[in-house]
Amino acid sequence: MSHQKSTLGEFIIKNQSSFPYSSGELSSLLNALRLAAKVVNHEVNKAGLVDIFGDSGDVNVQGEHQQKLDVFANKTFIQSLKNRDIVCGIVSEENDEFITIEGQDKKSNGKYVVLMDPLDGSSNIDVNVSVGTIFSIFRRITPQGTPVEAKDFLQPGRKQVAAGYVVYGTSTMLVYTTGDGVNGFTLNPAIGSFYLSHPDMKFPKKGNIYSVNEGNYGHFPEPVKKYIKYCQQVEEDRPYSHRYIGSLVSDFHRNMIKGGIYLYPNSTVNKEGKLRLLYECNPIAFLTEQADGIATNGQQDIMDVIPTDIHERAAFYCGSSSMIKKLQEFIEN
Ligand code: AHM
Ligand code: MG
Repeated sequence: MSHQKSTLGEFIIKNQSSFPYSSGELSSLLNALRLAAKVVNHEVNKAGLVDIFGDSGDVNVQGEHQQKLDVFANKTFIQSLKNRDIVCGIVSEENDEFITIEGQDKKSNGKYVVLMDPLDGSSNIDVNVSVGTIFSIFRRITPQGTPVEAKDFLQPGRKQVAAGYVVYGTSTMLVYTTGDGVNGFTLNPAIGSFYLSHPDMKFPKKGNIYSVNEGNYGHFPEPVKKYIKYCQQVEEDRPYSHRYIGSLVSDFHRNMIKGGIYLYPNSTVNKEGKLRLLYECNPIAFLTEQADGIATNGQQDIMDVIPTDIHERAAFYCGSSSMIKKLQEFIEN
C-alpha cells in the first residue's frame, strides 16, 4: 500500500525541532533555497527552447566564461536569500568577493552565511547534460548586527550546519543534510512540490564504479595512477565500471546511490586540484560522511582543512568507505 510522502516544506518544519538552535531561521533559509531551486529548474528545463545557450560574454573570477544560465542561477539564489533577513553573507563561485547582506537598518543581522556554486558543471549546459547547484551553510562567527567578515566564510567544513545540492537531471532532486542523515526530494513538476523520495540515503559500503577524468591520467600523482590501474584489474570483483559525467553533483549522486568513488586529484596541470574547497568539496563531504562514506584530500578528511581563501581549490576524493580506504592504502605506501 502506498503511503503519503511528505513534501520538502513539511519535512523542514517537522525536523525543525531537532536543530540544535531551533528558531525557525534555518528552516526559512532552506525554504529560500527550495524556492530558488524551483525557479532555476524552470529556466534550465526550457533552456533548449529559448535563446539562452552560450556565453554571456563575462569571464568569472576563475577565468572561465560564464554561461547565461550561470548568471541567472547566481542572481536567483542570491535574491532569494536576500529576501529573508537570515543570511548576512554569501560566497558564490561567480563572485570574486564575498557579498554582504544588510537589512533595512543597514546592519547585517542574519545569523548564517551561505557558500554556493549556483550552477555547477555549466560546461554541460549546452549539450543537455545534468547540472547542479551546491550549497553550504555555516553559522557566522562575528556578532549579529556587525558587518560580515572573511573569517565567517573561512571555517572548516566540520562546522557546517547544513549542506546539499540540487541536481537538474532526468528528474530534479534536492538532497540535503543538517547533520542528521541525508534525505533526497524529487520535484513533481506538475505540482511544483518536492517530495521525499530518498529518505536516509547511504553509500553502499562497497561499490564498483570509479569516476575520474581519465584523460588527465598522465598528469596524476603516482598513487592515484596505481589506484586507477587497480580499478581496472581483472581480479576478484574488478574491473570496476568507469562512469564520468563531468558534473560533480551528478557523478556524486549516482555514486551515493549505486556505490562508487569520485576522484579529482591534484595534478601537474592543476597543482592544488580543480574543485573549490568551500562550495564544492566541503558540502559534498558533509553529505558523504552523513551517508556513511569518506571524503578526503588524500592527506586528511577534507572537512578538517582550515581554509585560507574563499575560492581555494583542493584535491578531492569521496565515496564508499571501503573504496576510499583502498585508495588511501595506495597514497600511504
Ligand atoms: P565548474 O564549477 O566550472 O562547472 O567546474 C566544476 C566541474 C565539476 O562539476 C566536475 O566534476 C568537474 O568540474 C569536471 O572537470 P573536468 O572537465 O576537468 O573533468
Ligand atoms: Mg563548480
